[in-house]
Amino acid sequence: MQKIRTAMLGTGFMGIVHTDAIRRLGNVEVAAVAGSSDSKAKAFADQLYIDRSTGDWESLLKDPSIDAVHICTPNALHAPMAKIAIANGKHVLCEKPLTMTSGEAKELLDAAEARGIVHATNHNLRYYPVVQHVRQMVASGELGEILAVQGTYSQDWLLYDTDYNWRIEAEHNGKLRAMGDIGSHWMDMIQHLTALPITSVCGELTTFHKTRKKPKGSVQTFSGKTLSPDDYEAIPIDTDDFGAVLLHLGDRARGSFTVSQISAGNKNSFRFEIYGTKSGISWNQERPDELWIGHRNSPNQVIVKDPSLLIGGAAGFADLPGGHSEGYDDSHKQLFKRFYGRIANRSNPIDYPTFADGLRGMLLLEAVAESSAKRGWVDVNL
Ligand code: SOE
Repeated sequence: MQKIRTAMLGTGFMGIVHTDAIRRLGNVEVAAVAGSSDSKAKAFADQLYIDRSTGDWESLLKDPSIDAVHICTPNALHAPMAKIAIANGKHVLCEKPLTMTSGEAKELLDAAEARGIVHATNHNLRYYPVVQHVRQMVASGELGEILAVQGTYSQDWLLYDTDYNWRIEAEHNGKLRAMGDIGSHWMDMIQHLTALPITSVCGELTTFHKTRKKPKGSVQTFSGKTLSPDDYEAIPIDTDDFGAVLLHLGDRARGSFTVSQISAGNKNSFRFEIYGTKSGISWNQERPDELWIGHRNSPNQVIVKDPSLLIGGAAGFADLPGGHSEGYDDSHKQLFKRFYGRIANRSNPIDYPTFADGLRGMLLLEAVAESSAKRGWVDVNL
């Protein structure tokens, strides 16, 4: 069987995660990598045993031997790269947030649809098996009517003013940093699970470190924690370290969540709670195989992932038996499996987040930014 040939764009933390997950699929080859320079691309290719590397992503996107691309670069490059990839008929899987503006996201969605290519936005966190179990519980009415949702996505890797990464700079990241980087996951998740659209937001974004000390070399996501702070330059910062949002969902559900990259001790703590008229659930990404189920009139439960006990289609997202953990890397594999399944066979369902979800995410991020600037509620028509 001929393998699908894919190109990796970006040589950072996500480039490594994507490359590993793609290789576990079996039917896809990471044929080339493009980086911001020949030397960075070569170092990545050497580390991950990729045959071809280049600093010239544009030429790679025009290469007829490449079928698909993964865009894992700083956010400002997503739209220009995706545009050229689509124009050259490549299938595109892009990191979130999809673009810098909703206008760009709409343009990409329209172009991808017109060209008939397969497109995805990497909201991988949907695909923990237990999370899919929650989706099935909601769909089958086990929770009753959804009344309230709450939670957080909290990290600590940008706590100190010496912590640095491209995401800090609006020019590369966009104006919304914690909200764009991890709030985008939270809002995508809650809508995916409840099937309720977010209709109004009231948010506040805060930058605690108005100046950060930028190391004079480049810093990989999460790795700044181990740098020694001897060679920095001070630069002004206007992207958010923290954000809080009140939400309306659907006709009458209500909710709230926070995002933070300065919460000591929270490494990658994505938590959500969903409460319905019958029961509630609570999940934390740092303990991904466990699900708390709350009852009013009987003892609460904690269930542990076991494909034989997951309901509906949720078992299809677990590749290992009960007691064998499935985590962050696996969530990517599950999404990529479906993306490439669709490329291989267009009669497969679109059961992964597309550019339409990426566009919805951008509209929500813009609404949160507007709300924070005007200190009031903003309606969203998704
Ligand atoms: C950094 O905050 C980051 O890598 C995000 O960009 C990812 O989307 C999240 O899954 C983990 O944290």
